[in-house]
Amino acid sequence: MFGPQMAWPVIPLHATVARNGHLVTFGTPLDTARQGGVTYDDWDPALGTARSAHTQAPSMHGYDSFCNGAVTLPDGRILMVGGNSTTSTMTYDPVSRSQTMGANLARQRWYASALRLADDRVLVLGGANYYNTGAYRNPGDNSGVATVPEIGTGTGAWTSLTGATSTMAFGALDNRWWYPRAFNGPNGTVVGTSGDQVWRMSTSGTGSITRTATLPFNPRVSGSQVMYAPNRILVAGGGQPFNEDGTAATNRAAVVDVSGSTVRVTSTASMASARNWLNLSVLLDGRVLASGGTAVGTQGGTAVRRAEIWNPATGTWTAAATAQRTRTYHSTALLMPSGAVFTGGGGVPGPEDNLNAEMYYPPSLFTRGADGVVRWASRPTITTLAGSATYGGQLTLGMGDARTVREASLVSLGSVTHSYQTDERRIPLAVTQNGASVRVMLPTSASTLPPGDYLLSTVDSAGVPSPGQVLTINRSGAGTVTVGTTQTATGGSGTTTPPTGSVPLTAGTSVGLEAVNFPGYRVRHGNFQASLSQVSAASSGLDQADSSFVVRPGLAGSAGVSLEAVNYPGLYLRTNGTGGRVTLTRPDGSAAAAAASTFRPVTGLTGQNTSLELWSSPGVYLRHQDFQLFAQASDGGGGFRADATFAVRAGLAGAPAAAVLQGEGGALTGSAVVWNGSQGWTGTGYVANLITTGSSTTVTANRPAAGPVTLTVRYAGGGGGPTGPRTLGLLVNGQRVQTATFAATADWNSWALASAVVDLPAGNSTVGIVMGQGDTGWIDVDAITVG
Ligand SMILES: [Cu+2]
Repeated sequence: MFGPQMAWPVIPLHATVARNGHLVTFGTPLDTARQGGVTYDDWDPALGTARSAHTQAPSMHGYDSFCNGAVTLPDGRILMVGGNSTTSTMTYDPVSRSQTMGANLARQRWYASALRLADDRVLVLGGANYYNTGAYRNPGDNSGVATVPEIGTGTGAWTSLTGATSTMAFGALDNRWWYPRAFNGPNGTVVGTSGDQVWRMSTSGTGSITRTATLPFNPRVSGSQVMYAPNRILVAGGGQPFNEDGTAATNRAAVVDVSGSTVRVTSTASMASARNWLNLSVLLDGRVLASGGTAVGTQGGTAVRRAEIWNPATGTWTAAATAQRTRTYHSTALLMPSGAVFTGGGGVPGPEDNLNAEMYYPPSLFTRGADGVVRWASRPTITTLAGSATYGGQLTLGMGDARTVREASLVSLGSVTHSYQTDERRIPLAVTQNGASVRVMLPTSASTLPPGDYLLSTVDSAGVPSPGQVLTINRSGAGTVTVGTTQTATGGSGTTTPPTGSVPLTAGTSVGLEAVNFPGYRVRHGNFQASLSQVSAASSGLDQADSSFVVRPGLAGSAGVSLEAVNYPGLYLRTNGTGGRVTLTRPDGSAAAAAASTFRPVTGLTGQNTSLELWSSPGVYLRHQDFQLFAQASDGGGGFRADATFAVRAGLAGAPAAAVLQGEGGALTGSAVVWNGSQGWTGTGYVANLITTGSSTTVTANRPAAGPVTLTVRYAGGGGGPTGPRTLGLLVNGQRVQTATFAATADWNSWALASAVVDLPAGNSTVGIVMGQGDTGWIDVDAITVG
């Protein structure tokens, strides 16, 4: 499922997971949708999703990283080549955020790929002259595109690999120069695809390159490619030669096996959706996520927000969750150490400019219990990582428990842009296990496991992956690998203990609604939409207030409840039809609005805690889905039942101050009298005998600010008058503003509450209850609470 939408300081059209587990994103200036890579944003996922979890660094030397190539060097710095600064190179230190300009490239490299090789050198491929996106229209003219690769250490001079010059791989036809999709291949070679061409390159001497196969479809520049297993590349989607034409996308996919001297290309199942500008992401468990994209051109109306997942064991795709936002051209997706996938951006040019991101949580992170309830899965954890090893050697992992480890794997930490993640690969590792100690076998060659940063994780027998430990493979002399810095992964997983012990829904108290299957996550509002987010006593004051609601007697009937925002008096959680998203809305006084904001609390559909059924639609409940709140009819399944069950908690923020005004202290008119003959009243009595037209009691309320406020009337409605509900008018400053309905009570000693929302100006106002023309009258009024 996708988590809630996160505001992002830049459009993250480039994204790199650094060795310290932080996410570095860049591509636009801060908070604007303009092209220009002169601001680098660093997000520490351990600090949450607020702006305070982000730190920015400006470009120090004028280098503009927009549409460049990026790759992580052995020392952990990110090498950037080309982009808007065409021939420039720069290294960015994700820890100190310092920047160092490097040697210039021989050719302009706008939209070039950069690949760290098994021998630690960096290969720069493709690219074109500044903004030469139309090069494909003159396929015979290769003067404006970089057909010659360059190679270097990344910190010294660059050398042109003249022997590997190729229009087949880097020419104008189909814009094959546009981020060539390159990977480390067998025996120190480089393999890749450009358009529908599959090639193999040698970087020894002056280099050489040959075409090895042709894809069964042409992804051109808008498809995505990952090496999901050693020497096996999944290619899916695409078809556009550049981002502004109207080419329909393909849903086709193919597997390219580059392991042998003869490259084998086989089709695999097609995706459910055709996609230009999708992102493929290898997940910790070895499946591949396809997210985002557009069916036709880069047209927003054809955006595919539903993700799908490819299983390499079966070669089939399965539908996955749906994102809130369109993620198309200039969007990114990148596996995080937690096992979740960051998805963000898209835009400049549109169809949407997304200064936002969503985290995708794959199905392997969840489990469905015997009770049918879906929860976070209990995850294996790697607690210690001992020693160092060489290629072909072993590493010993200490696990958090002795559960069976089915497999271990390394997934590369990467840099992604334009649907291509540099050398994205997953390497399964054989394991032997002795209780909570697991030994993993490393591959025998740097071709299979190139030096670099990886996420090491284990998968248990239920298919649940551990959070990834960042593992650095350092090359020191031929054939030697050492384990460098390790980091503890954070985020993505929660406690697995379901909350119990709901507090009662007492009128006038502040409560929070905690999802039973996502402990720590509560219903909250934001921008007047209701969603689910992780909040606690450590959260910001705004987050605490947004997740706290005052319990009111149901606006449509006091046997129900309505939930008013503590920080927006008079605004209530409101349903918007079955299937609609819940909003925070001021009731307009109509019966329909009151019903849409009234819920019948029932025993939770999981058998404990609480579910909230719609007052006027039995069988329809509040439920969360993809961290948003909806009103939906139950399908009876365990997933629905869990999503519709909440533990009622004390609100993290208290209810605002309310004024209790005694009815008997008000100004009376008509037949109204102060009386005390019944039982159970408060104050010194109550107002009785509201039985003739024009009878009323009016009190004075004082509000610090103008705006809507809830009036709650304590009343009795016993026998002698009408048998059903009674109606009276609400007066504000002498004007009748609303007709209020009061359900009959068992007798005149039984008091009930009824609420309504009215608008009051700042300062003193009179508030009254009147039996007007057409009203039934016949209630006793004990008190009126304002706020
Ligand atoms: Cu671009």
